[in-house]
Amino acid sequence: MAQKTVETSPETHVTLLGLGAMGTALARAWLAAGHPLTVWNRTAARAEPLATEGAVVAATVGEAVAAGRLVVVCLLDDDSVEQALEGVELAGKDLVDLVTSTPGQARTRAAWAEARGARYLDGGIMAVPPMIGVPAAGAYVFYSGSAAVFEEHREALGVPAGARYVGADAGYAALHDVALLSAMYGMFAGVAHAFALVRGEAVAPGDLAPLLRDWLTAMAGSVERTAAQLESGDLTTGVVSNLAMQVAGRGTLLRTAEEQGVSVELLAPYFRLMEHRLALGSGAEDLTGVVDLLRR
Ligand code: FVH
Repeated sequence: MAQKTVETSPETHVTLLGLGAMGTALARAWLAAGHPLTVWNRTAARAEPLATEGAVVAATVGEAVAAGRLVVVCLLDDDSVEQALEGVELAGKDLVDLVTSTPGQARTRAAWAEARGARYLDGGIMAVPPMIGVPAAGAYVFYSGSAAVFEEHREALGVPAGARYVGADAGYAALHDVALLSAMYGMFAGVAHAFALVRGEAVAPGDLAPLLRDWLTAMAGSVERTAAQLESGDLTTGVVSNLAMQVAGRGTLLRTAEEQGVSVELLAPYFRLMEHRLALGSGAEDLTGVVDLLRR
């Protein structure tokens, strides 16, 4: 039955290496869209359910890569890509690497693939597995590297999640991915601190949650103001709450943490940067000056 799908489907054939949580979600999205799919996973048992759903299961990574031009990799990390593809013939292939990596790793992997005769497109997935194949979930993947690969396989790449091309530099997908993830962890840190403050009080986490969500959503609009200030170089335009006021106000946050018996280890580094910027005479600015203090 799987073989019949490969022969008759008009859709692009996809080879997928890696059937972890994300790889399996990708596989199901391509199968649901009618794409002929060949899969390989180091632990073969993880491929069995997909065989019954229409995928062709390759016995070796070389067999999987040989099955078609478009080869999508969704393994654990960059090292596992190197290990899995060592000695495999890649000439003439279009390698799409969805592994989360650093910009430097992506650039090195692009050169590595091109030296083997493959075209290379890097991807950074902005989604968790349940969002894959669900258009309303808003999942997307940043892509960078070969524009030709992106254009030629745009339809197939757009099946599991939206596809956003961010440049010919193979490192740019990873750069965008990690920038967004880093902002997310900053938010998680603030949320952890907020819940720690009310822990042990008669404030249920479930009651604080919608307040936190709505407040963070309202504050998220500040990213556009930050961007505009960085682009103009004028950090005093559009300031709503200036740095001098915010540095003065930090004492209340620090004392509250002390009163509540909560460590300030997540907040203190950010406040130190604000103080540093204020000491440079930037009290009328927004918090944007912290950006360039972070750069070494
Ligand atoms: N899951 C998530 O929430 C995130 C969302 C954003 C993107 N990430 C990245 O996606 C890559 C794959 O993630 P995953 O969730 O599929 O990861 P696992 O479920 O842990 O599966 C890992 C697969 O990698 C295989 N593998 C590991 N090491 C090797 C190796 N040396 N050689 C060959 N294959 C290897 C592993 O195989 P096995 O353990 O089943 O044999 C799995 O197929 C990742 O970059 C995330 O950062 C996911």
